[in-house]
Amino acid sequence: MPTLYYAVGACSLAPHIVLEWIGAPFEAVRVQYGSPELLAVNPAGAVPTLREDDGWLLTQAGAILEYLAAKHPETGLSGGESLRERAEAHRWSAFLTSDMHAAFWPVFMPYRYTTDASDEAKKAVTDAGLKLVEKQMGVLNEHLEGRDWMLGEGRGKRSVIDAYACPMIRWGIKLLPGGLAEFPNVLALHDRLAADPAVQRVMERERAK
Ligand SMILES: N[C@@H](CCC(=O)N[C@@H](CS)C(=O)NCC(=O)O)C(=O)O
Repeated sequence: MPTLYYAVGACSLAPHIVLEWIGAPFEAVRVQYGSPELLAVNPAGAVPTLREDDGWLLTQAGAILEYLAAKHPETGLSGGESLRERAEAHRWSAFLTSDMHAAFWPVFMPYRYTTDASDEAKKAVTDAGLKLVEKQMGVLNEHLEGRDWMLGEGRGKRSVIDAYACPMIRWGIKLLPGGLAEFPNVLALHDRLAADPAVQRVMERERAK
C-alpha cells in the first residue's frame, strides 16, 4: 500500500485527492516541513513524498501525479494517452509547478527572497509574489474559458491536473486581497472540486487533529 507524506494546507493535497479518487488502499502520514521523519524520506524536507511498499520513494508533485495516473490507467485520470494529450498534461503540470506554485513561494516564505530582514522588505517581496500569482491565475482563467476541467476535448474531462490546481486555487482564494472574484472560471473549477465527495473526505482528513 502506498504512503503519502503530506502537510496541512500544502501542495500535497493534490496527490492526496488523486489517491482518494483512485480508491485503492493508501496511508496518509501528516508531517511537519523539515522534520526528521520527512527528511528521512525527502532530503528537501518538503511534501509531497510518496513511498511504495518496497521502499521506493518519489518526490515532486508533478511526477507523483503522473506516476499515479499511469499506475492506475483504469481511472482515466491521465488526461489521455495520445501524443498531444500527453503533451498537454505535461504542459499544465509544468505550468502549475514552475509558474503558479513558484509565484506563491515569495508570499509564503518572503525571508527566502531577500537578505533585508525589515518588515518593509518582506512586504515588498510578498506584494511582488501576489502580483505574479494574479498573473498566473489570469492564465488559468483564460484556459478554463468554456471548459469544466483542465484537460481533454470540449469541456474537458477530470484528470490529475485538476487535483494539482486545487491547492493553488485554495491559496489564491485565501491570500489574494480580492480572492479569486476576478477569475470566475478558476472559481468554478474550485466549486466543482469542492463539491466532490472524495475531495471533501480528503479535506476532512487533513483538517482533523
Ligand atoms: N517542487 C516541489 C516543491 C515542493 C514544496 O515546496 N512543497 C512545499 C509545500 S507546498 C514544502 O514542503 N515546503 C517546505 C519547505 O520548502 O521547506 C514539488 O512540486 O513537489
